[in-house]
Amino acid sequence: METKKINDFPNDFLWGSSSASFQCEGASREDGKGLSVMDVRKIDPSICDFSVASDHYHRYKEDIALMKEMGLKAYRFSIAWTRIFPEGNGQVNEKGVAFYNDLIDELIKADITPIVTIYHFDYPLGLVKQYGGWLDRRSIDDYVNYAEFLFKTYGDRVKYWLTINEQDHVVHMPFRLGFECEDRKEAEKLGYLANHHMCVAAAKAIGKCHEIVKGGKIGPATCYTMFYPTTNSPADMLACMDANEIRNLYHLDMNIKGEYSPVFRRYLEDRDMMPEVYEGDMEVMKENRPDFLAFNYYYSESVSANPCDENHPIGDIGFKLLPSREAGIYQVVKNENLKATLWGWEIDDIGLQCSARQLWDRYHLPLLITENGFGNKEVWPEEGILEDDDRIDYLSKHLHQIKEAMNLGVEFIGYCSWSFMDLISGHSGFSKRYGFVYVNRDEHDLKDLARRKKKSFYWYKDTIAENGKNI
Ligand code: BGP
Repeated sequence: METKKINDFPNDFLWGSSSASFQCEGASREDGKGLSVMDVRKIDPSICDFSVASDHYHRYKEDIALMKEMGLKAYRFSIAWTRIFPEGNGQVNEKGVAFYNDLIDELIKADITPIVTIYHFDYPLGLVKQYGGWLDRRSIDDYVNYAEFLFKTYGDRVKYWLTINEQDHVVHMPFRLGFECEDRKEAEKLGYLANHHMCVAAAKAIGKCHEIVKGGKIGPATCYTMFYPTTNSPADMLACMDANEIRNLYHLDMNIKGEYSPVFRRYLEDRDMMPEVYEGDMEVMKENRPDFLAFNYYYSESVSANPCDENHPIGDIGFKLLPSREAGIYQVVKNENLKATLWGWEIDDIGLQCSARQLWDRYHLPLLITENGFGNKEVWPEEGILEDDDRIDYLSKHLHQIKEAMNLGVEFIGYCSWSFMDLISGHSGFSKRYGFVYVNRDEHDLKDLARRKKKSFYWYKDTIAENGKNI
């Protein structure tokens, strides 16, 4: 709504930026690191693998110096599980432990608050080989042991922790769980089994964090898609509500309220996908409530009703990487009101305010944006600097919607853009850049990997210095 007055950002607002280990570190087989499912992912030969990435492993000091120059208040990064436990469990790799000690110390020296994601897609291949990874209940203890090790080792300096990045995406992507499955229905069923194990594991880790880390705060980092009904037909509204339940809220209700929502349970039971719930599982979730809710926000989706017919019975799903239509529930439709990125992600800053308000209403937990950014194809010009005005426009408009949401009572801890430096995109290699800092390499030509400040670097620097007065 329009208001007469809008409050400033609070003085302790965490102005941050994000990355993930496998997308920026490189050194994927160095210093004793074990393999993760991302290291062995089958990749289209036209895009790069994750072996060098932005070479952050070797250049983290230079990168943190740039963060300091920018005045960044927080840096959200993930720890590569397989640097700490090369096989996912068992033997500890001291060199990996030392790397993150150094990285965290360097951040603290630069007055930057570390926000650590315990696990961001790069699941240990060792655990997949040992027992099938997240599909087996043993995965719960191995995740909890790993998290406990991190809390004990780094918890004296790291106070903000994220349990699992985008569990809602991992569930639908078998390659991120470490298996291949042609049968999509079977893959979905296995995905929801993994989802259950992840929820139990995350809840137990929350308990450990509260026990071990003095003043520690921990929460899930989900990806939130804002859903709209395509028309004002009540059937589209229903499709929208249902899409929101089965794409966004299902695991958050487990993570935060310790329950399968009635809608999600019916959805799973109808499709014979309800996982086995052991005694005590739901209690563990109920007893270990997160301190905040982090979410990644990139786009919204418009949906319309999608009734079943003879050829499309219940259970018939279409995918565009993520589910894009489900018979009897919804189908995604292009939103004619919005422009999109080169990859078709519909740009919707207002959707961020809507998302924040929906999440606040349902869970009443302080919110933290852990990812939000504009992916683009970029080439450093022969003269001058790269003027990434589209990115500045995207980020400032999204930040403005956070300000609007806060003005209406939503609590926010901070905002981490995706990403600080250019890094490898989850699906599109190095050609899709998000950073404030340009990394001089191409898809296959590593060049000199030099760091160069884009125009957005200076814009974010000013924004932080003014505590968002320009937003
Ligand atoms: C999120 C992931 C990030 C990052 C981002 C951008 O889903 O958590 O790891 O990849 O999306 O996506 P992409 O790289 O596919 O453009």
